[in-house]
Amino acid sequence: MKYVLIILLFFPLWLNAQVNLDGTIDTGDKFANAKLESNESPEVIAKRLEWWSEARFGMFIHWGLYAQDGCFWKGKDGRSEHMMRNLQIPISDYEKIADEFKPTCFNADEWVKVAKDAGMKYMVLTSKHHDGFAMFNSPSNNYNILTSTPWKRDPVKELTEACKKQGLKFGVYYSLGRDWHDPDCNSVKGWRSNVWDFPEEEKKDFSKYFERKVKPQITELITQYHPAIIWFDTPELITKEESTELLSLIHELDPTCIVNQRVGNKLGDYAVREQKIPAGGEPRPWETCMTLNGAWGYHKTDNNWKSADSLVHSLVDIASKGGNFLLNVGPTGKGIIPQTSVNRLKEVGEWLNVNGEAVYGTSSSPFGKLAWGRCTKKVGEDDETLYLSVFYWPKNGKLQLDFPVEIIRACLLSDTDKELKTETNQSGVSITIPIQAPNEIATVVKLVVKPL
Ligand code: FHN
Repeated sequence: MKYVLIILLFFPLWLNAQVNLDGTIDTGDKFANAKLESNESPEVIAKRLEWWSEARFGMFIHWGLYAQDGCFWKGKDGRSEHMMRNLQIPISDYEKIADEFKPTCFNADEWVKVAKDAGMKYMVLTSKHHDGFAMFNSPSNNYNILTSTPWKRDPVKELTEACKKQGLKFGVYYSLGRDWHDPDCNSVKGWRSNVWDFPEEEKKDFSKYFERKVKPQITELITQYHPAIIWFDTPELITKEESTELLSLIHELDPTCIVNQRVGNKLGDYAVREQKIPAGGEPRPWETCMTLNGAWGYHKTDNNWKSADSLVHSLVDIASKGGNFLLNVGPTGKGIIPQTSVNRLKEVGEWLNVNGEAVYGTSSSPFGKLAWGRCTKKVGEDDETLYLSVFYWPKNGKLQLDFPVEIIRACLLSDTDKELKTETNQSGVSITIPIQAPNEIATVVKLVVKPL
């Protein structure tokens, strides 16, 4: 066991990576996708991810038929966007939800403004979740919002246009290996399949579903909307050949389209972490996706909302490890983003209005674990800038940095005209700061320093 631990500890060094004290691994371009295998060069992937790496913060939207009654069906609690599976609702019954789906309050410009006011730079909408219902105009499959609802509008089209107007990038989520409307979409041990309408799991042929539904719909999504990201989910039983074929199809149609790791089989441009933040970041581009309460889709009884403090701390923690934060909202069946979601996002946006420079376009911390908060970094021509996001404000008016750094200038990001006094001591540097924290959630101290 001891030898295994030693190997694990030194494994990144074997990768010629720099392991920092806080566990972040500076792998540089060469190992950006250490665990992802791609037939494209790291430079091509880095170029495709350029705007995405600057953006750092996006809005995830889980919206579909399950939202009609807040993930309830005939008075029964379906608990989440998995309602159809949780309640084993037959397709013939579930389809009836579409007959009444008419989100009269939906306003794409308003949704995009909520994201923009939150400081989010991109948006990813569920174009087809596990229930198999397409939230876009899908000529290849009538089970879609334009053909099968009385609403007869296309939210993917409207959000694409609204994002373009307001300067956000727009992407689509697509459930790849789970589709409870298709008789051939099987899953690992059948545990996430529709075995109530299609009980003979062993007779299902994923490749038929792949040819019949996945490839035509991915082609429609790209040629009709030109999304900046295709965010695949749950690849389940897709083969390496199919994942590779899908990536080729996408990049033949649009070489700039970013594809996440859940295209399957270790392919994709970046890694996904769900509901958690890796302790030491990831040795490649990565993104944490997270709910604001307990469910991805609108669950009308779930009021377990995260605080604005925790959301800002998560955003900064993720940025300090070189990752992106994709934070989810679940709009109602009428097309309304729940007010508590809007309120929380507004508070995050207010913090970013003042301190966004410490997040957007930054790279991971060069230091070990910091008891008082997190650090993000930008590299300049002749100097570097460190953004110290202080979550726990020292009571003695001194911020002690226990690492060697040559400070050229120190200030609060919220008051850059006023220089802060610094003095070198035995264990590093002490910065004289106000007794009261200027921002209760997190105050950013900006340090311009000699190259580290
Ligand atoms: O089962 C889905 C779930 O509903 C949700 O879409 C999340 C978002 O990343 N993905 C799957 C669970 O891993």
